[in-house]
Amino acid sequence: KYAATKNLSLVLAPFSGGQGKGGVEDGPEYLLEHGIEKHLKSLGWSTTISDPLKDDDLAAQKSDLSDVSGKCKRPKMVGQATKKIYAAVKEAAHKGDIPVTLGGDHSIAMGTIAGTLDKHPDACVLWIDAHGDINTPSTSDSGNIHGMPVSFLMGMEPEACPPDLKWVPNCIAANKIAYIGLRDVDAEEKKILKDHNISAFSMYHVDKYGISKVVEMALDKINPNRDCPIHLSYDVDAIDPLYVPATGTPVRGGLTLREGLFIAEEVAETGLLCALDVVEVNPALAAHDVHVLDTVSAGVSIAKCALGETLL
Ligand code: NNH
Ligand code: MN
Ligand code: MN
Ligand code: MN
Repeated sequence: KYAATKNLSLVLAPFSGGQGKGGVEDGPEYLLEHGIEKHLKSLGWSTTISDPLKDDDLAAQKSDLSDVSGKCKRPKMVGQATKKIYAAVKEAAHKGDIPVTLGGDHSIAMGTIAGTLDKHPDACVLWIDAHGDINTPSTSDSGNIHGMPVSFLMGMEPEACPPDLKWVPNCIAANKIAYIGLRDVDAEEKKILKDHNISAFSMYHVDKYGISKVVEMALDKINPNRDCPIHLSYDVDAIDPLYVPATGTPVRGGLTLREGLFIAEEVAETGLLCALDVVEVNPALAAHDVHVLDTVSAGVSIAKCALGETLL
């Protein structure tokens, strides 16, 4: 499906400013230590690593309590980091690479998706998550920006946009994004999804139709002719905490590990993957080492499946 010579740009995004918990900034390191690069190389890809946040003192920025705008927590920190991630993903995409961004919390998707859309204006987004991540600054209860990236990428509430996030382009149209895995969507988010007629498949739909049909229905909505590039933004909390316990906001009743990997396999099968995010791996939130290993290896497996690994 993919040209054998194609390069993956592994973009490291050790970022936790989009939410309050510590540890998610260690996600990239753990994924690398678990051999993600070697595994992807063994599928025939060449790889380069880009580390756009390497010069930033993220710990100092996170402790700056004055970084608040309305309800949004750490908008300056998030705005600056996501802008650097944007530049790295954009550069990789324009070189013809497939950017694979390792998070970090899901706020980084403002950078990755904006970078993808700069190169591929016709791309669609498949957002795999237990959560909607489409709160606006006014609907958010938590003030955590990792619960808002989609609303910024859709240009909702421009008047409430913190100055440091003004760079985020209004680049996702409502008919170009679909969700799978939802089961913890805030009341105001449900209204936003309805009002904008956004394709959203919850765990109810997965149970009712089966994961295969759900992936097909999601792609039929956002990519009916299967001719647009696909940006897969994968929050590991979509998968049930039985399999992926080490994440910031676990919600029971999620995808089985196989259902979660099947989504990635089906995207690979289209040959249309243009970018991948693997986010919200938080090794610090594991009760013991087995939880770390389960979670990190699920993250690695998502990447392998999305990039062409098959069982036979
Ligand atoms: N909806 C909640 C919020 O806006 C939770 C978001 N948490 C996530 N999203 N992990 O994927 O804060
Ligand atoms: Mn998310
Ligand atoms: Mn989530
Ligand atoms: Mn609310």
